[in-house]
Amino acid sequence: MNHLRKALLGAAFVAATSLAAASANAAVIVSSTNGPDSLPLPAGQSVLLDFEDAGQNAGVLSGDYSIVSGSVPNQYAAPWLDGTSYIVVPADGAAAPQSAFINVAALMSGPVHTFSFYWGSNDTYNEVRLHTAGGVTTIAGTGNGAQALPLTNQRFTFTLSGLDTDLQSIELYSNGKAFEADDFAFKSGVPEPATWAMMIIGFGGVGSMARSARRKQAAAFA
Ligand SMILES: [Ca+2]
Ligand SMILES: [Ca+2]
Repeated sequence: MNHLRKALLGAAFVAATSLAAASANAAVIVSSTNGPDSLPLPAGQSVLLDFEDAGQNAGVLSGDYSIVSGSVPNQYAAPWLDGTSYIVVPADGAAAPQSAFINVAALMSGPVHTFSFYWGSNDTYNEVRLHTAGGVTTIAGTGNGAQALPLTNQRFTFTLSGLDTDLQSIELYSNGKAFEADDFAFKSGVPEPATWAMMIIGFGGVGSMARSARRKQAAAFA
């Protein structure tokens, strides 16, 4: 019982710093870095959707949304220090709740291992819903909607594995005003050989440290 309680406390602590949803063949791990949004992007990612191109917006987006810039009190607020166009849900003047959908296949082909975007004035009534071959994973906002705080204006990075790398669409849902987002960046493909080599060396290192510790312990008691 004690062990179980400890495990649950540990899980709660992890959830406060990063969110993870996993099943046998799929997982989404979420992390975030404080705004304002700044380069460089997470390793290997490139911005594929910045909402500056009306033609591209029409081909990639569906559902209910507006592409806006600047702020309108009680309607929407530009992500902190973002002077460019961005997406807002619900659509300008419409009532919540509403959802917009980003068609990932219209932006890139092949598996998506990581992507990220700048989430402005994060609110608890905002949800990112990832529609993948592994099902739907929902990540709710945890902010209070503050418009100029690093903690409520962050770049969120989503790391996908298994069936979730077959990412079909990203739903931006909001049951209040409003969900603001910009600069969706993606990375495709499998980890580089060099990354795998580092991981194998890393695991090997952990193994040899454990063996070394065992040898020392054995010596101390000998
Ligand atoms: Ca933009
Ligand atoms: Ca907001």
